[in-house]
Amino acid sequence: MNNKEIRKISKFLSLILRHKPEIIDIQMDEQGWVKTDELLEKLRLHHRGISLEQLKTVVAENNKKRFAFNEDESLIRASQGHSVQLDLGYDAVTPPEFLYHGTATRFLESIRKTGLEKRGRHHVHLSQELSTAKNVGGRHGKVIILNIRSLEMHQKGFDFFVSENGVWLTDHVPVEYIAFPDK
Ligand code: HQG
Repeated sequence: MNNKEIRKISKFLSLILRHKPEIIDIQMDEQGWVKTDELLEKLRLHHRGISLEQLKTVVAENNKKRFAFNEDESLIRASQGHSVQLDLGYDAVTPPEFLYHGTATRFLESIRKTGLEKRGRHHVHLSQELSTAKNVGGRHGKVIILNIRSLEMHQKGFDFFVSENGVWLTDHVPVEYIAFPDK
């Protein structure tokens, strides 16, 4: 498979494993897992069939490691980014002093009022890498990077989680923990 094919399958899997499993008539358990063989069978029945080898390639090659198998590869799930209600079962951990959030300048006015909200997702997504934050924000428009005082939040009792693929997750970032750029 070339990168384009991998990307196409990844996009469809994101749709199924994060947002709309019903499209191929499959159900996730409460932690977001589906049976690997059932996924392959349901994909086939819905004319999106891929082989186990292709699925393994997508899991391994996906540019953000969006999907993960359990140990014996009998189950698969998306590591983050869901809109369906579930509990991924990550333990709360202590974040670094600062984390980044990349967003678009057009959202700033609203963020200044309410802080960062999770919107359609389960969590607000934060990253340790500036480059990741730039990419994430750039998807929405003219990018702007916000610095979040995550350790201080944690000390005040806010929970932080880190997904299997290294995305930092929290429920809400109140305005007072966000360093806004001057302009
Ligand atoms: C913004 C991708 C106005 C927030 C990425 C963001 C990430 C507000 C947008 C993952 C707001 C939501 C998540 C407020 C937040 N007023 N706008 N109060 N609070 N926002 O896509 O963080 O490719 O749901 O700044 O790599 O951009 O899917 O979240 O711009 O990890 O694997 O509302 O999605 O991963 O947008 O991205 P999103 P996000 P995947």
